[in-house]
Amino acid sequence: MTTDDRTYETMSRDDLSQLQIEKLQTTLNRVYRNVAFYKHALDANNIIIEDIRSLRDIRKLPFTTKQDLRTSYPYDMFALPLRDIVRIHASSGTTGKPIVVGYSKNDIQHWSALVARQLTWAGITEHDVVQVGFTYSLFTGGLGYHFGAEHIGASVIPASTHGNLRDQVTIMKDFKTSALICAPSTALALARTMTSMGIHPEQLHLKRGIFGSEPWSEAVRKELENTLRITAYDSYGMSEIMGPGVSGECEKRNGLHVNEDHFIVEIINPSTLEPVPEGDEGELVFTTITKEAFPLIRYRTGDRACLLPGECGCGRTFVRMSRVAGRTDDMIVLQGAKVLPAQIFETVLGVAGIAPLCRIVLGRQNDADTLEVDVAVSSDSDFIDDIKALENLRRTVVERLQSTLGIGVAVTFLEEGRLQNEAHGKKQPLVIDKRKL
Ligand code: DLL
Repeated sequence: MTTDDRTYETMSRDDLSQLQIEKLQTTLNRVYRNVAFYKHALDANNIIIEDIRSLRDIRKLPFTTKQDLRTSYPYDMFALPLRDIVRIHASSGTTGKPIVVGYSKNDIQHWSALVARQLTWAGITEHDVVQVGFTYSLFTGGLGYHFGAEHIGASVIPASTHGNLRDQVTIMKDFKTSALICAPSTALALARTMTSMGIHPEQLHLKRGIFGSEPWSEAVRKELENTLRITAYDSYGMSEIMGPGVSGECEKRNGLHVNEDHFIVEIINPSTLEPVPEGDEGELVFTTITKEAFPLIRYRTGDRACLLPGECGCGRTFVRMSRVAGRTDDMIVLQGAKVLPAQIFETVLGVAGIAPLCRIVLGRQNDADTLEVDVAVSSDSDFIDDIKALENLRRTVVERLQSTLGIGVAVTFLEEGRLQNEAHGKKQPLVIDKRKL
């Protein structure tokens, strides 16, 4: 951690508010000048930027939604021309087009510094060997952590999801990994593989684990700490806001400090859109105040959490958020991938011969999430009794779903009548979540 970081992290709340309002005004000017969506939104709400003088005034500003970002595909929300963009990522889990996000050179520097800051909170230093087990791809997890860990001078192993779990465990053992960064479900699977390979945690050098990108619980934390002999820390973020590094646990591990020198956090009631009373649960809303390429005003995350009252024993003044308690929408987080039931339904509907019905079953096998999609052959199809044709049809559905969602899926045929009964006439897929975290 730099002295600079410590100065920001322990600022008085008054100084922090002043800093936030100044940066917010800069951001509002930037988006008003450069993003047609925001110019229109601010004008339509008769907002004069100079009138936003205190953090309370943020409530006058319009929200930004996932739908707004989808509509702006690919670059309409960018506040800089492409020549100033040095990195592009995209989020999965939306119907149709993904949400594309961009970073300027300064954005990448801030991002790396914030991830580094969070790793430092978890006790990681330049002496650590850090294994990043998130995919290096359009997903922000891999590269986000990679740059952050390099920023503090740690030795980074870009393991990504290379090879199978046994390869990952071998790397962990032979390369003397001391910090593991991945999704909690991946860590559980690695722990199980390690046991099956007859490797005892004492043969490893692991000390710490940073886990995030999907919901997990205190029970999972205990299990990971016991089986891997580590201290485990929660990390939260989302591609639209930046990626990992939005908030994370410090050594006290009692809530995730939000990096408030870069983001303003609010909790709103998702129905009334009004702020909830202090400490109550609601929807997390973030405003970015330093981003140049992809600034967002009052972005509705769809994640449910609360802000924890009181000070943290670590001395940092940044507010803490609780673990994410769930979603306000029906987004499914599965092995770190984000999927909407509607996205599955649309894909199924696109296959000729399949009835417009489906049931989604989420399960867990060997600590990994599983996805099963139950579909029916349309009653008017002429090959209902042709086993070979049915198998081809099933394979087509599997291929389409896997290529849309980017994750493994099992497809089972059920009788159309049975699916119809279960759907109770609704046009949405039924989701059965059997996972127990
Ligand atoms: O998951 C960024 C990230 C990567 C965070 C690595 C932490 C570690 P997205 O793919 O855009 O970005 O997904 C964001 O994942 O809105 C939450 O619903 C969920 N999520 C992220 N972190 C946590 C967490 C990355 N610690 C979405 N606990 C978010 C629960 C989480 N859910």
